[in-house]
Amino acid sequence: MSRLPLPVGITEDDLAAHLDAFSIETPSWGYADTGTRFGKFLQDAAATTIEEKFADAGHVHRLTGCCPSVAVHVRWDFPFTPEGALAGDVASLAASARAAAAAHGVRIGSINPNLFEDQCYKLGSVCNEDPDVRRRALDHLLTSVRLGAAAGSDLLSLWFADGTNYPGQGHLRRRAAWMREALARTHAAMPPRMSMLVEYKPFEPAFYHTDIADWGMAASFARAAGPRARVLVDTGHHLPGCNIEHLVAFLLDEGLLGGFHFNDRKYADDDLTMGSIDPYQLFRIFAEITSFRRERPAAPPVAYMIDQSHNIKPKVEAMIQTVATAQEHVLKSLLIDHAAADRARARGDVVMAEKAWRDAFAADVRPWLAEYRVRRGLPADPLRAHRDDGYEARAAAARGPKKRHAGRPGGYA
Ligand code: AFD
Ligand code: MN
Ligand code: MN
Repeated sequence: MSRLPLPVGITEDDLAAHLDAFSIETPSWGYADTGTRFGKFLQDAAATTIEEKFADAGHVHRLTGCCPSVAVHVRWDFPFTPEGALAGDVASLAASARAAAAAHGVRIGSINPNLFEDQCYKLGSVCNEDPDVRRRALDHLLTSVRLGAAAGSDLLSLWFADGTNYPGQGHLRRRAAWMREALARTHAAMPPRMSMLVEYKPFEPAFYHTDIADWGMAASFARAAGPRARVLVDTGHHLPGCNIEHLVAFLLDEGLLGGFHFNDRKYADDDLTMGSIDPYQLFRIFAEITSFRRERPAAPPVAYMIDQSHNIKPKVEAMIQTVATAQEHVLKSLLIDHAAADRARARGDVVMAEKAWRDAFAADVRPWLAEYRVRRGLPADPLRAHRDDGYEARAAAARGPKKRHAGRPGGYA
């Protein structure tokens, strides 16, 4: 096996066991055509149905071995009437989705309500001044709980676009009270095995304020909602300069970190490939997680999920790249010599304490990881295996004509 700089007390079997236990969820929406508000570049191979999304997710899982679950998006993956009601009964819709996932060797992971696309949500969903809109939003949340439970999901992942564009447009404290009420009622409706993740975002689509704008508000709302609510950290949802690994360490310590939506960002919520802009920040986030887990092994698990949907990269290639990057940085974080760092801290030796982080980050773990994969019966290089397999071309041949026949301009409508 390729050599790695193992800290005292850590063996290669420990690393392998950690990777065996590592899994990261891929998002259904990451396999479908999406874009920016300036348009989207359609891809022949992109999925258009939930079955195709599960097929792509199953392919990624077969090549990487660590993506057994798929996040589903209620309005994008289940049929709804124009009035916003579920088009069918929960049990049968959930059963068919569950069967479709299983047919491709994956299962449904988190359930993501959609309270940001219907026209009625123009001025907010659960924080809307109109009680009828708030009621409709709550109904959607409760439907999502039922749908998720029937589909075998134990994770309700909540992101609200609620916010305002101008000072004075909204009564900020009244809106917070409506948010607390909606979260508490949703939490009360969850079956015992389900937990709730409260996601935050400083802006977009609202440009003056977002009702859940940062990790502190999400933590406060989660605490108020109930004991099975925790915070979801989307790595693309922080203002420039934010020390994400610090808030991750704080939330872990408070027992409030429920999960991640991984992506990378240069400026904002860019949905760039995880680790593509600031890999050292990604490493530092995993460093805080593995440091915490080393000291508190019995702490509740943290859900690792990808939240990316690429506009110019081939969808499945970007997903495979992301999964491999996650494995690499988890592995690097396990190489930190925490005992040496502690000794250096105790004597005020800043340089040597920092060196424990820098040495682990500098380790090229890819050869070891490739050998680990082969020992698990997986391709050493999942991206190369995907390209050699010709999956993309087959998917494009099967899916492209359907899109073109839809009569979209430039080959698509
Ligand atoms: C958008 C939002 C948020 C949410 C995701 C899926 O910014 O990250 O989690 O859509 O609904 O990226
Ligand atoms: Mn997200
Ligand atoms: Mn986002």
